[in-house]
Amino acid sequence: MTDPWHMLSDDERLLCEMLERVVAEKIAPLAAETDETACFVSRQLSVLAEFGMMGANLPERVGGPGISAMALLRAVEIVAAGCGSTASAMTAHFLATDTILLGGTEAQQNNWLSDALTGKTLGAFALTEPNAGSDPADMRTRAVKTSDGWHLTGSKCFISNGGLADFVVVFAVTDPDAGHRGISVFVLPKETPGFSAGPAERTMGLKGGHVFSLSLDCHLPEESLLGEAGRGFKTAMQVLDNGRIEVAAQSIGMAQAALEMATTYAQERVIGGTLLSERQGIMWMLADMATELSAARLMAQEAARQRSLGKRFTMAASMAKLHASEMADRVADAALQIHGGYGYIRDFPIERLTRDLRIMRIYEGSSEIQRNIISSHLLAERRTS
Ligand code: COS
Repeated sequence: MTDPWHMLSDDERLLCEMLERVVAEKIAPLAAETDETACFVSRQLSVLAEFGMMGANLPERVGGPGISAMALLRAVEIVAAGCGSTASAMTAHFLATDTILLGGTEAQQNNWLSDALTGKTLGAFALTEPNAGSDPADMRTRAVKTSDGWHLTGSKCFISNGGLADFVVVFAVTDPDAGHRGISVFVLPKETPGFSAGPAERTMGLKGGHVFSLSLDCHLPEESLLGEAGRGFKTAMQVLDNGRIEVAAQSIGMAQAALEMATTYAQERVIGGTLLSERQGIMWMLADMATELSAARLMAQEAARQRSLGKRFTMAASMAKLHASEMADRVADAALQIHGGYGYIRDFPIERLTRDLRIMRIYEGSSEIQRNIISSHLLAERRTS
């Protein structure tokens, strides 16, 4: 089979090979225990930090490795194939640092990113609210100007890393009459008085990547506003464009792991004197899984290619996320089916993978939201042509 990552530079290829080894040796072996204990993936993030991965999304200008969007896609895929929870916590951190990179001034970037990119500090991205998930423009969190800064009040939910992060980027309405142009973004350290997090939610999967509700009644200094007031919504959307390619990467990494589990099982399991892998029904299932996976990877690579051009790539990112997350569910389901009854037993990792994957169709914009975005771009293109 030809190498699907032929476009990576020699340095990026080497980096990815080393990452694969690190993940196989130090992260993947912890995945089952992490799922059982629901213990946050701190140890795994330390391993990634040591390897330089916690700043992998950042350019050299701010001290990051400056790897291409394509190499970042591959790197997230590798981590997700080893442990979905770790990939999820890592990419949640990327959402926070991307927000500072895209929304903050140079001084704010220098102030917050130097520790975040080495993994010394962990970030969280707080956009979603109990009544504003799919439509963040309808958020209720408010930031009111005071004589020396801002008074931030409100609550957020489903915030990955939220209660464990050292800093949180928080989106809030600063001008209630201005719709999405009245939303701004702030950054605050976890020690901020009036900031608190509830207990980690009890989730179906990704049990090592904790998700929290946050409560805010905080007085913030002037400089906690990232960039200019009113730019928060656009920054959030740009960050989510990046994030959706990373969700596609997580889905592809986990689907690849599911395909490998199914293939190994089919080549070992004998029923009625025949290996499963010699039965045409199973062979066709494996063929469909591999084909779907390959198509999703090509779409994600196309989104990453467009990202690297520096132009808007919203539609490609949404398509990649939509297709990869739905593909991954189908591939994992087929892999579980090939395992028969054993697939339903927790000793087999396909059971965990199937649960871990389910959120991919929901977070960072559900499949339904991606369809809205894709169709609105499609129809707008038609109107202007
Ligand atoms: N990049 C840059 N600008 C963007 C953008 C993007 N990806 N998406 C929207 N914008 C801009 C638009 O260009 C528009 O700007 P102008 O006011 O200058 O014309 C503005 O933002 C509003 O755009 P639009 O009208 O499309 O926004 P909507 O309020 O209709 O937003 C969607 C619709 C579905 C795109 C948005 O609500 C969304 O993505 N929702 C899902 C949120 C999500 O993923 N939540 C999960 C959070 S993390 S787990």
